[in-house]
This record gives sequence, C-alpha cells and structure tokens, in this order.
Amino acid sequence: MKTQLAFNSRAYIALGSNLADPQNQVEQAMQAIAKSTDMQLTKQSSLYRTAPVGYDNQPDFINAVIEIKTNLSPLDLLHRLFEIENKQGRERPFPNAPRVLDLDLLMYDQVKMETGELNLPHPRMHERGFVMLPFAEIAPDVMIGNYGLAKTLAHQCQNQGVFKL
Ligand code: PH2
Ligand code: MG
Ligand code: MG
Repeated sequence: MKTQLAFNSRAYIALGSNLADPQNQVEQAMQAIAKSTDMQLTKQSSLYRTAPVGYDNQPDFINAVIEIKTNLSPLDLLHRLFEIENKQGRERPFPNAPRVLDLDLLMYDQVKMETGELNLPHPRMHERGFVMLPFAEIAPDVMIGNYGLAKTLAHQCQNQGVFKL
C-alpha cells in the first residue's frame, strides 16, 4: 500500500525569470517543486510575459504563480525555495537585478509575519500585475491580506504590461 502523506498547509509561490531562457527556467522550477517530497504542487497558473517593474533597463520577465501543500514551516519552505533558486544558478549582484530564477513565498495559510527575512502576506503582491494576474487565475476568491479579493486586485493591475502566453 502506498503511504499517503498529509500536507496540511497551503502556500502560494510566485515564480519569475528574465535570463537564460526564462520560460524553461520557470518550467524547470515547477518540476523541481512537483518532484520534491516535502511539497505537493496543487495548482499552476499559465505563464505570463511581463514588463519589468522597479528596474526598467532589463529584459521582460516570464512570471507564474503556483499553489502548493506542505508541512514545512514558512521559514523552512522559504529556505527550500532558495535551494531551488541556487541550484538553477541564481546570483544577487544588486537589488532587483535580472535573474535566472526568483521564487517568492507570497502567502502561507492565514499567517501574518514581519521579520527581516520573511514578510507574509508578501507586502507588495497586491499592487503587482505580474503577481496578481497569475494569482487570480488559480485563486480568484482568496483574500489578499486586508486589500481585497485576488480577482478584484488583478482587475486593478490590468495596465502593467502583463500578457498570458
Ligand atoms: N520581480 C521583481 C521586480 N520586478 N518585474 C517583473 N515583471 N517580474 C518580476 O518577477 C519582478 C519584477 C523583484 O523580485
Ligand atoms: Mg521577487
Ligand atoms: Mg525573491
């Protein structure tokens, strides 16, 4: 008989890349998460081509959002995501620099936390089209902190140069 692991927490993760074949980087990261024994990939958005936010002089991004189930704590999950970024060659020359892979923990159940290392829900997700459009595709009726429903916020982010592939 196959043992069924019960994963009790639900988390949302943003994936982004704008270097070294971005679409392939994002798909590779989704596969790494799907294969991981401490996470179950439960929902996956389409891929989106998105204009860079924050630091303009860099290539367009490929972005997506996934839902996972896990028993890892928020910080342990964050560290697993860093491992996957590093395995795919992530470097951090300066803030908002172009990157081969960025995995951001957006939400973890109803957890609210603000430590230097991890802020939940992600403090800027509600205003970023490259997060909210893919997020609303897989979880339209989830509340994003006190800001509103994902689908409402996504609607407000429509003019940010975010296009479903
Ligand atoms: N990530 C950032 C800053 N700007 N812009 C887009 N389009 N996509 C991203 O993933 C992104 C960004 C910081 O991590
Ligand atoms: Mg990021
Ligand atoms: Mg990041």
